[in-house]
Amino acid sequence: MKIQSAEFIKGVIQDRYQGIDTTLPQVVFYGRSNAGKSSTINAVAGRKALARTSHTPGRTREINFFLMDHAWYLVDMPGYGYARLSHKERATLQYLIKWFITETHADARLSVLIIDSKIGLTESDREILDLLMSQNERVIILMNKIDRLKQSELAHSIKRVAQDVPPLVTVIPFSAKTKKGLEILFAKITETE
Ligand SMILES: Nc1nc2c(ncn2[C@@H]2O[C@H](COP(=O)(O)OP(=O)(O)O)[C@@H](O)[C@H]2O)c(=O)[nH]1
Ligand SMILES: [Mg+2]
Repeated sequence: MKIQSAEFIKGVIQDRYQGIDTTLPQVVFYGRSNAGKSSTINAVAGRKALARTSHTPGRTREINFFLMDHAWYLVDMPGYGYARLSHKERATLQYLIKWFITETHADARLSVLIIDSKIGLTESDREILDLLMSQNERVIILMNKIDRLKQSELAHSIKRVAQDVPPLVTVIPFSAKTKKGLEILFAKITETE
C-alpha cells in the first residue's frame, strides 16, 4: 500500500463535525504523548511530516482529519497523558476524546491505539480502550518501538498486553522506526476501506 495523496481537511472539536463525509471510512489513531503516534502516522502516509513529530508533546488540541487518496480519512487524535497539562486542560481533552468516540459517527471506523511496548497499557490507554469497546469499535493495538526491546522482553511484553485486553482486540508488534508491522497495519486499513 502506498498513499498517493494526503490532504489536511480540518481540525475538529465539539460541534464542528459538519463537513466531515460520514460515508467515508475513518482510521483513527490514539496514543499517549510520546508513544509514537506522529511517527506512525507519517510511516502510514509515507511522508516525513504529515503529523508533526514534536518535542513539546500535547500541543495539538484538535482532532485532525486528513483525506487519504480521496477515499478515507486518517484521523489524528490529540495525544493524552501528557504530564504537564493542567487539571482543566486534561479534563477538556478527556471530554473531547469521549465526545468523539461516543457521539460522532462514521459508516466504517478502525481505531488504532498506539502504545509504547516498553511501558505497556497505561491507565489512560485503558480508559480509551474501554470507551471504544463500549461502542463496539474495531480496535487494534500497535505495540510501538519494538526495535528497542530484546526478543525475550518483547515476548514478555506482548503476553502482558494480550492478557490485559479483550480477545477481539488485535495486538500488533510494531516499530514506526523500522516499519516492522506496517504491512499488517496496511492490511487492516484496506479491510476498513
Ligand atoms: N526507537 C524508536 N523510537 C520511536 C519509534 N516511534 C517513535 N519514536 C520516537 O519517540 C519519540 C516520540 O515520537 P512521536 O512520533 O513524536 O510521538 P507522539 O507524541 O505520540 O506523536 C520521538 O523521539 C520518536 O523519534 C519507534 O518505533 N522506535
Ligand atoms: Mg505527536
